[in-house]
Amino acid sequence: MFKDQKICFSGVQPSGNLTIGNYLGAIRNFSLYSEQYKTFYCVVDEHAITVRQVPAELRRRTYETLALYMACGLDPEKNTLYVQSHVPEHAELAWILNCYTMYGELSRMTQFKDKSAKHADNINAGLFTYPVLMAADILLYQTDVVPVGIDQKQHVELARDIANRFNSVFPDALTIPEPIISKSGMKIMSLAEPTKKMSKSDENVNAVVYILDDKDTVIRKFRRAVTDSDTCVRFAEGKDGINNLMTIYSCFTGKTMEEIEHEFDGKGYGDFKLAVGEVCADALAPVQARYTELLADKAGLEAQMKRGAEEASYYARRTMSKIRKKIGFVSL
Ligand code: AQP
Repeated sequence: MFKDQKICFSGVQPSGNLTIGNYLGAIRNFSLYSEQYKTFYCVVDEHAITVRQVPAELRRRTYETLALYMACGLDPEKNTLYVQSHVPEHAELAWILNCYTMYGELSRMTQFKDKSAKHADNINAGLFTYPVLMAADILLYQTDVVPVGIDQKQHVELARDIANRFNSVFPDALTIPEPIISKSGMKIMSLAEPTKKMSKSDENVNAVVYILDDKDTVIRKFRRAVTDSDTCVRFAEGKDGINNLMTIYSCFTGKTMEEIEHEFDGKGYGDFKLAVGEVCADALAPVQARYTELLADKAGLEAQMKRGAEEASYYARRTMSKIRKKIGFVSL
């Protein structure tokens, strides 16, 4: 391998307004890795088109997602921040890896099952092969670790299987990546249906807290969150709504479940929901202020996209040149 440093890769789709699920499960943790790893954080616009997008919105959200990366504390001097479609090697490697991925493996992916149920009128081949593009994203950089929410663990495991299969044919071609699932914020659930993941593409805006929601909206959404007929704030089986709110509160305050139970002992759900809304809104306020500044400077964001793509391309080309040779493609 050509690496002199361990590599960390992750990405977020510009497929909607980012949620506190994306924030707590992924982006907030990304900056933790930049001291120990060479980090690549990508806005994965090619993944976003597996479901229909309005072109102008996709373009706008691509800028917004990059601005949010930086607003959430990712320093472009310490992290390579870029847009997937600016590095064509992602799509090239995805094609090659498609030929080393089995139909049966892809059929078992739970996200494909969920998304094809949700978009029954558009079950396209891209939706089916999405995990191969994700494997290409990761393997292109000879990635060692992939910080993701637990919902993406199955896809990282598939990337490992594909890499192992490819290496068994072409030894030493690809690094086998490990997922890193943060313990806090593993899976933030919908406020309306707490057995379902909070997702940016949810049609019910009250089920989702967006990173850019203002304080009143955040508080209103938590106040309306579905709970149960009990009145006691405690983490227990069957109390999905309260468990989710406690997880969110714990993520923002660093408190354990026992500490939270103690803090709200004798208080009702109303007080607890207000407290969750307040800590969440207060944590998001500085991110929102920085985001507004960054988004106002479109030329600055474009300069970053260009610089990030150049940095990423350097690594991507090295892997592709090796892979092309190993496979038997003629190099000129
Ligand atoms: N609810 C969540 N809890 C914890 N982590 C989450 N992530 C997403 N939702 C939650 C993590 O965020 C990262 C980026 O996700 P993505 O944009 O690539 O796609 P996704 O997982 O499909 O996210 P969404 O919000 O559900 O998008 P849509 O609605 O477009 O499908 C990943 O690391 C993910 O684990």
